[in-house]
Amino acid sequence: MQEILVAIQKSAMRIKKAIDVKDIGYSQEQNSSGETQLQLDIQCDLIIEEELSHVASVHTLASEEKEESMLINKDGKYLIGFDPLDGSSLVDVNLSVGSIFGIYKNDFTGANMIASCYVVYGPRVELVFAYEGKVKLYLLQAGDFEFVKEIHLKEKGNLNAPGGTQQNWEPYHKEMVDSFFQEGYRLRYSGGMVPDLHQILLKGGGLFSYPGTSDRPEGKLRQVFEVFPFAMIFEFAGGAAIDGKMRVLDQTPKHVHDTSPCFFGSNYEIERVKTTYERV
Ligand code: FDP
Repeated sequence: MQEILVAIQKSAMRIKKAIDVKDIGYSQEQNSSGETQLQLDIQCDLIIEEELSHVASVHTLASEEKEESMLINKDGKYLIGFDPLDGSSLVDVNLSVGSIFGIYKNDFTGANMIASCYVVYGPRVELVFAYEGKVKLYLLQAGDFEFVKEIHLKEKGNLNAPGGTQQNWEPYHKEMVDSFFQEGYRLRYSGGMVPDLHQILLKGGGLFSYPGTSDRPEGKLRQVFEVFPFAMIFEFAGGAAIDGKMRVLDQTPKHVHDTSPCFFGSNYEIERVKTTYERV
């Protein structure tokens, strides 16, 4: 596991450089599908693939950027699902983005995830690693990831990060989101899953939701690359992650790119989500 963490750290340093030097977002010539960003996504994908494929214990890699997973070493014991540059549409406006990793054994199911990790590329580069029941925060300082502290959520927070197109929210979902605001919760939503969840984790709690909507009944966020890794982090930090009714880590995706509605938070907020969604 240590060698996987080291490979992720090396990738993170290379991705940080790629983000910093790439000429993005300022040119009017960029096409409407964001061609330049796509190139950066692919560059980050290649960096991670290169670093992780050198690790002997890696069996399979599955990237958010690729349709199918890739066998690396048939004698390896870990499967890694990763999103190389999550929130990449935010790079051109200079908001924080991230990389997410889920480390699995045997298959890409929530039950078989044994560690997870994400990196935030913001004003500083931070890395969060969840393993053996602990969630540890590291800060990149002069080429090294220094351990900062363990992350623990409070029972109740005060931040509300509601994702999805509001127009397509179910009425009961809107009511629930509003109920938190009425209780004094503050809106914190940048549109990048990594920094939005990082903020909730480091400020002690709150709720991040990406529900099923009328246009996307299964939500937007991908189980293997996004939802499961953060679910483990929230659970180990003392919070919870559900799809409305059940633990997301009890889910079994049919395909590596499957999505799921998801709610991450401290216990108080997740209880409210359950009560709301139980009635549906
Ligand atoms: P993006 O499409 O920019 O990569 O993973 C997808 C994601 O970003 C998450 O990082 C983010 O939380 C979510 O989409 C934002 O979606 P909405 O714009 O629908 O809120």
